[in-house]
Amino acid sequence: MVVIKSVSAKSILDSRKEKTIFVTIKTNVGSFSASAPNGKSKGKYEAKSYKKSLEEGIKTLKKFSDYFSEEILEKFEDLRRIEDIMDRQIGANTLFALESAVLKAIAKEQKKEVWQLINPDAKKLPRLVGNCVGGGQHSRSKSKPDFQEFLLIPNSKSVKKAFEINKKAKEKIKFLLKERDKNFKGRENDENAWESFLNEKEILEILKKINLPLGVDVAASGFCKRKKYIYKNPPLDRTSEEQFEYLSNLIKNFRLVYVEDGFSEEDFESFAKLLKKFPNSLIVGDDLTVTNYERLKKAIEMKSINAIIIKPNQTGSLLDVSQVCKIAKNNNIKIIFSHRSGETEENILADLAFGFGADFFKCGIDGKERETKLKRLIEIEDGLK
Ligand code: 2PG
Ligand code: MG
Repeated sequence: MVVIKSVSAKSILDSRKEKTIFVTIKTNVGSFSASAPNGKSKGKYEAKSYKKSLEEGIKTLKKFSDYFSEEILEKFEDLRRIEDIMDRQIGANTLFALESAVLKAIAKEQKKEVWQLINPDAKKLPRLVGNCVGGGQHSRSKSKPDFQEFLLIPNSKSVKKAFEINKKAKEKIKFLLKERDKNFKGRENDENAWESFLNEKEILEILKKINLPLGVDVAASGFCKRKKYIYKNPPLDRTSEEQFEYLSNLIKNFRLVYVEDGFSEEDFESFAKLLKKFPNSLIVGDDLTVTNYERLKKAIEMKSINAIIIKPNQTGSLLDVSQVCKIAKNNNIKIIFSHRSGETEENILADLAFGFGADFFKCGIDGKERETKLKRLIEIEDGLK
């Protein structure tokens, strides 16, 4: 059993050099730490990362430090005790880092892997979803695609193989982008995807040559104002209906197997329309559903999605994550565990994804903060052999 003797926290920098929280717990079986990532294109309905501020979160944890010592922690469900003590006094990032550190302690004490605490019989490995070209809020270029991410989704059963395929493809894409676009500088954006001056159609034309299943994260809430989608490259406003036609054409012409946040986070109806028309593509909710039980229920009722992004720090509570995954599974909704654009070297995401039976793992292609998670997933894969 694990008993927490003290809790402390500090601020560290994420991959975008923004501050985030790093929590350490001292227990009867040693010290354990974990950190939380930061999103940029955040959903309006996400839980707040910090109640007031990161600094305040650090102070609150310190204040509560002594309260944990009465609790005996032995299994995943014991996170309930942590949440009861904290009683929503901390934001999602602080809670996620704290709960992650607790899971690491329990796993160590029981000589298990973190994923085994969630499901000791887990077997299924997720398919990789890798961001190779970026735009929208994640890129700094003046001219850029309005869509946020262009994704490669290799159809390989082996994570290791898919990782290699994505890495090779990304290098090839660099060459193709350079060939097509004189302004291309080989610069990478927040998620280590190529920054391009081209627009989404031009980029998809290039990606078509790679011969891999393709997807996009439109992140449409980021450029939807008063029910209009305000495109800049080229400048053009689209109504919901026009956005629907545009996405439909892209899905058909480029055989997109995956479209994330194609519409604003308020527009469950348009998601449903797209899913009805393209039931064989993944119509994915991220800002729409924000790893939230109520939002997922609404998306199910309205038949808006057939796949959901799970970002643990959209809620902070791993018990919520567990509940959302359960409902998704029961309703035939594919589960996609995802990194955030501002990442740390924390790799627990891989264990969570595997433990919760994720169908996909969206975690970039390179950069040390993303590779550490992909490598952990490969380690889990190797351990199964
Ligand atoms: C997304 C994510 C990660 P952010 O929109 O899917 O790629 O971005 O972390 O900035 O919300
Ligand atoms: Mg997204």
